[in-house]
Amino acid sequence: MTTSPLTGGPQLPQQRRIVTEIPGPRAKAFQARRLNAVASGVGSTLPIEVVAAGGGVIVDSDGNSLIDLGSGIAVVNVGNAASAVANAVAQQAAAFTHTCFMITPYAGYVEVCEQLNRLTPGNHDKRSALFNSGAEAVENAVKIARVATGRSAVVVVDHAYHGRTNLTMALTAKSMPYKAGFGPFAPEVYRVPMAYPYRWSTGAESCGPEAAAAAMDHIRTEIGADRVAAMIMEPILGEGGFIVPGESYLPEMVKFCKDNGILFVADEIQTGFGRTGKWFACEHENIVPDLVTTAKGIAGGLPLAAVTGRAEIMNSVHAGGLGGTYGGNPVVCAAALAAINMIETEGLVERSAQLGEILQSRLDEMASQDPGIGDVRGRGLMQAMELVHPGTNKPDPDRTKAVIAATHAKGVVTLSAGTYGNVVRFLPPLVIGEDLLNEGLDIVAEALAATR
Ligand code: PLZ
Repeated sequence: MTTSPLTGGPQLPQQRRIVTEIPGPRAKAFQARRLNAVASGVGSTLPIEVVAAGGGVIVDSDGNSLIDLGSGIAVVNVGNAASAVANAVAQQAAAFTHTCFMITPYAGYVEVCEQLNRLTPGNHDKRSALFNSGAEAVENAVKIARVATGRSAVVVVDHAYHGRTNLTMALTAKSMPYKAGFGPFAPEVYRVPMAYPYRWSTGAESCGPEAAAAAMDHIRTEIGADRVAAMIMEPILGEGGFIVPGESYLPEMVKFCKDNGILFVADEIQTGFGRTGKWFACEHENIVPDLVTTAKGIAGGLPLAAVTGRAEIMNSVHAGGLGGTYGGNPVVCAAALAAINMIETEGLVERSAQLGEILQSRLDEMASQDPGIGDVRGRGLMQAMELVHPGTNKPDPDRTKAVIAATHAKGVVTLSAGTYGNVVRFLPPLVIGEDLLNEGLDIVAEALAATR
């Protein structure tokens, strides 16, 4: 055990260590057992058997130590098993594990709401409500927006991802694997063009204004702006492929929403809590949403989600209209308060911006040597590369799979994304050591060379 200066607590050695093939013999036996017990619809990208994780590494039952460039999909921003989070969880669990905030309330829930009201974009009067998962937060944002506006329609963009429940499947763009066979979906959901600079037919520069004009036209003529309760959008699209919206798209859409009495909901579930080098990705665009949904990075790995927004909108819902048995569970709130405190006291937002520059320059360098890398994009420690057939922008999902498999075999956890399955994305914990990040990226460069 070594002590990390970033967490001040005991941690696993921050190193890549490969002692078997990956997956190794124990992992293979575990996988066979799992197939006999777990429904096959639930997949696993890298079927090892995790026995420990800490900071920026994941250790498996074969004794391998892997570099984590995925953070469990942008969740363990403060590092895995951060000692501050683990201690807060243990203390709270020993005091009380659950009472249900709707029955007998406690301070942790209120304090998490206070922190969210303080940290989310805009200095207007805010209120928050807590839930268990990102999808549940998005569903509740829709419920709140419908009551607040008295309207029913909801607008989302191409390539969006908002969850796997019935309403959020309707909001999510991609059919396979998220929606295929699971319909019928919730009604009154409408999709408008997204400003996707790399794939915009007239080029990246005209993308933002042209996509915004097309989206506004669609809302006015085909949906009816006065029927729309909310537009929901990720300020940087996550599962859709780390798409940073073309310049001016977001501010133009926010203004259009304001002018038409439509609430703008920023889904910051993947982009939040320092991930992009700011507390929230909206800050890069100087936009202030009416409502914000958060989850993932909020609680150091424990399941918590929230809707935060303008007090008058949040308070428009009748008493008892929002809730759930476990929403804002005391143990999870203790974890969130520890994680938020750690992000602030250890300067992890700034660290994300700094390490993000290293990540981006390494990816840019790889792209300069590889005609199959069509685009490098993202902000902070949320960056990706889009793989295409050289000389075209035709997606190359097969090479993407091969690159990811090659990194896995060498002990680096990378993830894919993108509507066309051709994006390799990087979401390291914000506490990852610079050397470990660089070593992980060396392996990525080797995987690219091996698959060229
Ligand atoms: N909104 C922007 O990124 C979750 C999904 C992985 P839940 N993204 C990872 C998968 O295959 O299920 C996500 C997101 C954005 C909403 C969600 C949904 O959050 O906590 O998974 O429900």
